[in-house]
Amino acid sequence: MRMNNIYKPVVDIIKKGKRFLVASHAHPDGDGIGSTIALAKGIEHFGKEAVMFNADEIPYNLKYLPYSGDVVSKIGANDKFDAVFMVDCSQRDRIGGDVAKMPREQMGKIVLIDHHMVDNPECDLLCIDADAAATGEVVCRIFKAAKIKYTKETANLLFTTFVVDTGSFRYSNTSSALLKEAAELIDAGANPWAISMALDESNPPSSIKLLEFVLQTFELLFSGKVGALVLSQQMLIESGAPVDVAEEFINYPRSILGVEVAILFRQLKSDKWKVSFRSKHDVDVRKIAAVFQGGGHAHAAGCTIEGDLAVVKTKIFDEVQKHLGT
Ligand SMILES: [Mn+2]
Repeated sequence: MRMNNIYKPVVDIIKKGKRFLVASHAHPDGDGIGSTIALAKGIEHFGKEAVMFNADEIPYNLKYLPYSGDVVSKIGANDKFDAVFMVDCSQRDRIGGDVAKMPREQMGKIVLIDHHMVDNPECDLLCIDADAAATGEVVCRIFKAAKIKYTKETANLLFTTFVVDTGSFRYSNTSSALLKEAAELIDAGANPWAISMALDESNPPSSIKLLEFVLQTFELLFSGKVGALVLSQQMLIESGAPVDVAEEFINYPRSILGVEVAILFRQLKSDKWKVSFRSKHDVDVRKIAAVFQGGGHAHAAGCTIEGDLAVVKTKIFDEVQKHLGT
C-alpha cells in the first residue's frame, strides 16, 4: 500500500537543512546511481547543497547519465552534513568507503530511501515503498510531495532507474502506476531509445569473449528447474572485459523453458563469491539469499559467501532445492 505520509518527513528534512550527502551502495547499478543523482538535483532545486557519493567508479554504461561526472568517491575527514540520504541501500557498510568510516555525529539525520524491505535499518527515518519498482520511483514520489518539476536531466535519470529495475518494463514489478510515471518522464524529456542504446548497446567487444567463457560453465540441475553459471577472476583477466558487462548474464539461464531459479556465482576474491539469484514464478529468492545474510526481492536477490567454489555451490544448491517445492 502506498502511504503518502512517508514522503513529507523527507521533504521537511530537505527544507530544514542546508547541506546533504546522497549515497548509494558500492558497485552501483542504474537504480542506485540514477536515484542518487536525481535526489541530489531535487535537493539543489531548493537552493541547498547536495554532495553525491559512490565508493566505486560509475560503470561504463551509466556514464551517459547527466551529472555522473560530479559523483565523488572521497569525502573530507571534517565534512559535516545536516542529513545523509542512503538510497537503494540500507547499510553503511554496503555504501563503503569514506561514508562507512564517517563519524556518526558528522552525518546528521540518516534517511533511508528504498524499495527493499529491510530488517535492521541503520537510520533515523525510513522512506520505503516495497511496492515501488525502483528506488527511482520512490524518488519520483518525493519530487511530487516536494512539488519539484522534472527537468530533462532528472527525467532521464529517473527513467533509467525504471528501465534497469524492471528489465525494460518486463518484470512483474511493472505496474500501471509506474507506466504512468514513465509517461510523465517522457513528457518531461526522457528519451527511452537513447537510454536503451547507452545501457544495452554500448558493450565493448571483450564482453562477447567473457560471455563465451561464462556460458561454458552452464549447468542445469534439479530436473531442469535450476540453471547456473560461474564467472571467475581468471575469465575477467583473459577476456579483458570490465565486470559490469556481466550484469545481465544471469538472464541466459533464466531464459530457458522450465528454469525456475537462475544463479550466477561471481568470484570476488580467491575464495569469496557473490551469488545472484533470479526466479520466474513462486520461488522467493530473497529467502534463499537471507539464509546467507543477503537480501533483495522475491524475484531478484543476492548474497556473498566464502569458500571453495565446489563447497559454495553445494551449500547454495542444497538451500535452493528446499525452496523448489514438488
Ligand atoms: Mn533498486
